[in-house]
Amino acid sequence: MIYNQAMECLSRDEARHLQSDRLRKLVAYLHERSPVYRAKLEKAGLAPADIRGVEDLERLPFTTKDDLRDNYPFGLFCVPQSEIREVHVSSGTTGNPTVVGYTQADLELWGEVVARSLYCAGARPGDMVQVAYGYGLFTGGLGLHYGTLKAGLTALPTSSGQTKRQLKLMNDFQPRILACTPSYALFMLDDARAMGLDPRASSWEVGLFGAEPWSDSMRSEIETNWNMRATDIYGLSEIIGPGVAQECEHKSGLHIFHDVFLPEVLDPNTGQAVPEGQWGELVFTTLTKQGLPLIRYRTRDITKITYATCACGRTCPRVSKFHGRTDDMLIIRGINVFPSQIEHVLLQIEGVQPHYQLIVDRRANWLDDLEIQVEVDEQVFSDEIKVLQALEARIRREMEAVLGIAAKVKLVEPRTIQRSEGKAKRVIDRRQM
Ligand code: DLL
Repeated sequence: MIYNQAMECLSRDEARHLQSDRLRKLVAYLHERSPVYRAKLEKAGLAPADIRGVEDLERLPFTTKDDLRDNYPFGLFCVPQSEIREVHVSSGTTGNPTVVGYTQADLELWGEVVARSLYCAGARPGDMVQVAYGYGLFTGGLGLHYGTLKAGLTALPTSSGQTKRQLKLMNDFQPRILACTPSYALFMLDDARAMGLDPRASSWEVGLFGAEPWSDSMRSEIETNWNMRATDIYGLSEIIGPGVAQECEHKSGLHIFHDVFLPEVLDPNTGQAVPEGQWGELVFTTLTKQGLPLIRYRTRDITKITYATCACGRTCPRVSKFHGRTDDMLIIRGINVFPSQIEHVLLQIEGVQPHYQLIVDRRANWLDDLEIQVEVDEQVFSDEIKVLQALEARIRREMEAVLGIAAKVKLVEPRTIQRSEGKAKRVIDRRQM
């Protein structure tokens, strides 16, 4: 079922016409309301009238995560704070976190695109949706929640965690839809079996899994073990949260809701468009947002795009499952981790050297492990084992407090971590994506 037939099935010409109209209005709106964008446009030598439509998109300047951080917390908002109804914050580096704000109309738009995503994944009127993404500053829980309400479905807002209760409610209430990170879907299997439940007999028939990269082999694990259809949902807080793109039952790419999010796929080094079907960085312009509209936002996510109509009838452009990011952000068990955060913690601790390596691995195809190997001082290294153990425990505690996930810490001898004259290779990611 298609939630918004008119918008999801626009012809290419109709879409282009609508996008052009909205883009012109967006540029005028930003020029009038945002000192940051006014300065950016002036620097690019552009007046609003220069932008006639999507054909002029590439003349517009980019926006990056740094623009958001530099204008922390509300410097990029285009309405007074009193008109902002909700604020979300995404985890980030040790610097300022990324803050996003929604007006009432933005919240309605968010509900709309997540409602489209739910139906695109295979929801039907009357369904109950178990929302097992975290509720709070993260956009996953509330985003899925608003979409469920907008779609006229029933929300079961279990949030993430408390797995046994989660599973008991699933068993008692029989929701047809599950929304959570793909790793959590797999994590829940063991608890289900320990509780004597047969996962293959669960009520979940359709899942909306996202917020982190996941492979097709992980998809088949979920589908086989839970006996359900696993679809991919994509989004990022800066653009709106979940609901930017979604797979349908054909699982042949994620449909981007093109009437409101205008995509480009660019060579991350040159900033030039890559031909359709080639890998590049996904960039978005939000066409109708009010609180925090963004022009040509560099997502750093790597994908490829096709404009061909899908077998489901939707004309929305589709992007392939995501393969990674251009920057160094790691997503471990759904949490964003930057190597720079780890470095920052290590540098505060006496007895360790600023030489470290991160090893990320995926156990049994689904559980991400982070190991931090750190070099210690000569002095500490020749100390008693008790001293080393205490140091290890301290690093582990501080890492967990800053990163929000547990990491294994391994202290290694001085000068054992490979040095580099160019960029240090801090991260060894052994996960097969
Ligand atoms: O993760 C929003 C979201 C919530 C999406 C629930 C889907 C479901 P952020 O915390 O701002 O927002 O993180 C955004 O997560 O730039 C991608 O790198 C990654 N990401 C999100 N969805 C997917 C996906 C939410 N389906 C960042 N596949 C993005 C791969 C994803 N990576």
